[in-house]
Amino acid sequence: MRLFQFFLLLTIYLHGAFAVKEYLFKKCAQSGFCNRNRHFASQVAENVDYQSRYSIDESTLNYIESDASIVGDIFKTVSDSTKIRFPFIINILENNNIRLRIDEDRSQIKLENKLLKKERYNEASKYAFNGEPKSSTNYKFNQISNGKFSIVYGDKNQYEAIIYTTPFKIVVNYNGEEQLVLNDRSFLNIEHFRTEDENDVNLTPEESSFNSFHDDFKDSKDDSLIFGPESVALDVSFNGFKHVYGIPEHADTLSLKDTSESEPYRLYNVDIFEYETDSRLPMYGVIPFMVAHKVGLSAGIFWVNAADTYVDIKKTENQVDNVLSSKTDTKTHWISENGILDIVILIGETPTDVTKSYASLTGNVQLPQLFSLGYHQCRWNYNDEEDVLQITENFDKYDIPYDVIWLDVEYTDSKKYFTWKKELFPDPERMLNKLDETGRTLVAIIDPHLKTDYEVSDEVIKQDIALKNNKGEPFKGHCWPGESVWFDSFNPKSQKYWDHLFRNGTGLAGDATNFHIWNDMNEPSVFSGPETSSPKDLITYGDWEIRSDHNVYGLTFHEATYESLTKRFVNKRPFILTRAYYSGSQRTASMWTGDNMSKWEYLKISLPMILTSNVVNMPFAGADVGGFFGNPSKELLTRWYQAGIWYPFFRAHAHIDSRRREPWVPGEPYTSHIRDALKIRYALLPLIYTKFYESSITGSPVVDPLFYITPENIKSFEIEDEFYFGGLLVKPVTDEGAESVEIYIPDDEIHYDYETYQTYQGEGDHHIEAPLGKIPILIRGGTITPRKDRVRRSSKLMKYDPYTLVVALDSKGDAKGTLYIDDGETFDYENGDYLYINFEVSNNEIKSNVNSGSLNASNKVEKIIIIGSSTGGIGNEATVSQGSEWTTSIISGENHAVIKSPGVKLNENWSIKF
Ligand SMILES: *[C@@H]1O[C@H](CO)[C@@H](O)[C@H](O)[C@H]1NC(C)=O
Ligand SMILES: *[C@@H]1O[C@H](CO)[C@@H](O)[C@H](O)[C@H]1NC(C)=O
Ligand SMILES: *[C@@H]1O[C@H](CO)[C@@H](O)[C@H](O)[C@H]1NC(C)=O
Ligand SMILES: CC(=O)N[C@H]1CO[C@H](CO)[C@@H](O)[C@@H]1O
Repeated sequence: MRLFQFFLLLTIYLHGAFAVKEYLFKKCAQSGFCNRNRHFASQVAENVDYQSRYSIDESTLNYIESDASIVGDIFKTVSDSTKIRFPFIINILENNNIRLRIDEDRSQIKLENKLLKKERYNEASKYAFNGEPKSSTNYKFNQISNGKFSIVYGDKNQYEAIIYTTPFKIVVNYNGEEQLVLNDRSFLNIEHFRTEDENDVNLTPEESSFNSFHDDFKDSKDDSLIFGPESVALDVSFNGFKHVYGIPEHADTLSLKDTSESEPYRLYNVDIFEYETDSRLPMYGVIPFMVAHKVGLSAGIFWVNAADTYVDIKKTENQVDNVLSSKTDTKTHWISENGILDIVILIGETPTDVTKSYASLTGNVQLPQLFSLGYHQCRWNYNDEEDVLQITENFDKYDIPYDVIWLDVEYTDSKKYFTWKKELFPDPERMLNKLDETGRTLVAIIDPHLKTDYEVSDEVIKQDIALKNNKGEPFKGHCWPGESVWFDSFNPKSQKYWDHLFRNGTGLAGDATNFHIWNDMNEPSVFSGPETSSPKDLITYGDWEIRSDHNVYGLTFHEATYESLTKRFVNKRPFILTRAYYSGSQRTASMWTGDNMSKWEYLKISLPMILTSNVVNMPFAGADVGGFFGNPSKELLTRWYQAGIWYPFFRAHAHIDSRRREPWVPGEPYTSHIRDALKIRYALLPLIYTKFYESSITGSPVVDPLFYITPENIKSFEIEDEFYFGGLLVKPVTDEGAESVEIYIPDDEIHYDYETYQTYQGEGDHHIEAPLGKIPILIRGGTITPRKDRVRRSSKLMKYDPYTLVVALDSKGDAKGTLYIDDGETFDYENGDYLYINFEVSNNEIKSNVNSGSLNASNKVEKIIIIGSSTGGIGNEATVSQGSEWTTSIISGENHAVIKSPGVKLNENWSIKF
């Protein structure tokens, strides 16, 4: 659910309908630390003789055996008499990532405020990383000479980091070529601690003191800014890389834009209830990870900081010997309000390598329960038990598959979480059991703001597990229920009470296990707070200002919920949807892009947003089908479903003021088109589940941007309205009135129409008719797609159904694919109760080999569809071997042949000659 309507209306009334965002959200120029760092960068850039003030004192350099780190001190020369010490650590991590951390020595400073730690915040990595990353000892450290030292790493010594001491700079080479440079443009800037009285003597000529000790932005005037200026900033240049991606969440293009003439991309979790497309404004979640790609190489930057952050991007054509080359460099400038400087540099041969390498640090997506990959029906709100059951009946009546119904905030008594409105939902457990009869699940909303004066918030205050204001008292602000306190999920002690609230057998959901949770408003959204979020000087557990850990708050909240549900269920994988997220959220939650509008442009922008999410290893992502605000036309609604079936997280949602728009509401022919789209989704659940399994093991995307498949093809680097889902190349129709699309095929591989098997071949655009009932889908030659073609009312009812394999031959007559099977619900797969199968076709033979796992799956293969022109020559009989040999029939058709009922068992290897 979105914004506080009242505030929205009030804001529009006061400031005019188009000034809403301007009014609520800081621009860089209005933000003290961003303004100061952009000013600093412009001063430095103007001065050709400028030398960075940061240099390593060579005498401090040391190798620490215990964690194979290289340590030393960087000094910032403020004036002849003043040098500030910043200890640094460099580690080579497994997977050949290099990590640099720079801290400030604050041991000598005196802080009057005893409520806060005086150190810089250094715990973002604790939440982002999936455990402390292992340091590699396997590198060569070339001692200092001529003002530099170097580290050579990688199994072929292909990586080299050269660290220059004076001024400080790091150059990272790969295969002998310079790829990335840190502090290339001397924008490194760490604002060291000083009091307001001491400020003047601590400022260098290129610095400004704009809003260093107070904030003149509307709602943040009361910010106490106890530490004064303390930002960290650094520039990173990517040599020869024209394209960079990632750093969600923004409603913007896949390939990020040059920001020289606009706002920087801002990373700050906020409830941005009226986001615009083509925007660098912050949104609900943050993943400070950027991927750069060029032909032959990919690289990444992980900026491990959880404070308010801005990123400037500048693309420059390279001058070589005064000749403008076609080589473009991308120069980035990272600016965070506080915390230590913590950066990881990743280099890989392909973008997939870089995404996986990042996943090896932060963890892979959790394997979801199968039901959660089905269709989710939500609106604000389904009113009562009867409404919920009626919706379910209608899905069955109209023969439309669906798995999950959602309850937004109105199910609660006075918006008090963990209560129900008794007159509307007299017996939640009864309702859940009725849903369970047809394999359906309920997801209900639970948010971190807790209405004051009821037993849950009373207990949270009593147990001292609420966020605190800058005086150390429980913070009170406004949200949906009116005055509220906020659950401090940073506090380990808070878990026990959270577990207690979710425990089995209470009025919340009785003993039901088809009950899962939606965590919304966890940026946190505070209607009465600056930028609709928490004041930055709130205090979280550990005596840190929320200024430092703001962007991980949402993660700690959904992780707490996940933990509680694992306890409630004994052995079921919890499903959690979160709106706010951070690096690491993929381990326990899915996300959606928040409140969008029922307009074509929002359908369009959802595709790059979801691709970006996959690039940064948060693949369980979706957008509200139909749009949140307003009323989509029947055509838009239909096209949105046709696109939405490809969102890894597939949910329709609508605002309380929107008219009902469940799939049967638009009527014919729309309802049939929507049903057809949903049936494609359900038939493809085996593919979708397999992609999630693979992502959960390797960190690979679930949906691939084109350049992940053809990283050598420059033309694919900016394509954001098409994608590959496994072997399927999809271009959803996102234009009103469109009757056809031009689909771009990124290489010369054969592709086949998903329904007619018509052949498309040749790198370039291909025309496909796409009247309202048609989704442009091509199958890439060389792939094998698993399906279940008997679509039923819910995914659970399809559990024992047989599989269909769709083999799309490449020009050599070969193909490959995989299939993952388990019980779809429990953690038993962690003990080997699963099957991961490799299929391979060549020389007119399909081979199935169990790669790993040992589940005794009883599912059969009911047919194998082989697509390709060479299928014309196939006979009418195939020979199956699995232990013994037998024959089965083949039926030939246009450009394809079908092997019927081969009678193989999936848990043993088999082969079929055709
Ligand atoms: C929840 O309650 C049900 C029925 O009372 C019981 O079978 C189940 O074991 C309980 N689960 C837990 C985690 O206590
Ligand atoms: C199935 O094939 C895999 C891969 O070739 C092989 O490792 C495994 O031993 C085979 N299993 C059986 C039962 O033959
Ligand atoms: C596998 O399942 C089949 C049928 O469900 C059963 O007959 C067979 O004994 C099972 N095999 C194993 C190894 O459990
Ligand atoms: C993606 C997007 O634009 N979301 C917005 C959709 O429109 C609603 C209504 O203004 C906003 O609340 C969402 O933020």
